Amino acid sequence: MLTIYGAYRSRATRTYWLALELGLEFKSVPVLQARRLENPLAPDAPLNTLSPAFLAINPMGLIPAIEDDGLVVIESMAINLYLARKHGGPLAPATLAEDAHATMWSFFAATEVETEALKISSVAAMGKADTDEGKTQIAVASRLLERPLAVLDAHLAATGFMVSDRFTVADLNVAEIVRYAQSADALMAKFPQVKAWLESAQSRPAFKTMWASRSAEQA
Ligand SMILES: N[C@@H](CCC(=O)N[C@@H](CS)C(=O)NCC(=O)O)C(=O)O
Repeated sequence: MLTIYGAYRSRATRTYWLALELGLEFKSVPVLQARRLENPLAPDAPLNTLSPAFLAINPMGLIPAIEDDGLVVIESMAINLYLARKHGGPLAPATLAEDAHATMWSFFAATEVETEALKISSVAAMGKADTDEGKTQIAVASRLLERPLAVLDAHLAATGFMVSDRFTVADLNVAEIVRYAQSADALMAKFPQVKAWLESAQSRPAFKTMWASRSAEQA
């Protein structure tokens, strides 16, 4: 049995979305980010990233984490690649070359895109996108994202997907990271392949189911 530790308003969306794509039966254990709580260590605090019970699962105190028939895996990209490989089907890499590229693009997104993309989403989440300070932060992050997004755009122009010619775990992993920059309209407009590919990924029923759960979760 698969247990996903996470919150929908977190990087755990990646794993919830994938579990839905794969049609997996899973148990979701809500773990809130400690920063969302006034006193995360209070005896009556809900399970959170600083709770000793969760630190026993992930000593880094970060979500998502999974336990799959006794196997604990942390790090969202590793979790998703593991689940896809385990369950196979069209979302999984079918060859060693596809596996290399699924891993490569997942690392690419996590290391070359995520930090700056998160800056854009947090400016938007704080309602500062229209302030001078927010606009400057978005402009700086957008400039730093231009090269990796140009690389993705050129890559997507060939087949419309990250690996081979079908939607795989690599598309899901990369899409969930690029989503953090999606509100930067001027940036996205420069990369039409990325924009269209992201919107297409987000039109998938499993994404919509995940997104409905995310929207229902308290901000
Ligand atoms: N590299 C990790 C990062 C995980 C991470 O930073 N998760 C955030 C939520 S999106 C977290 O748990 N933060 C803990 C906190 O804010 O207390 C991964 O991809 O799984």
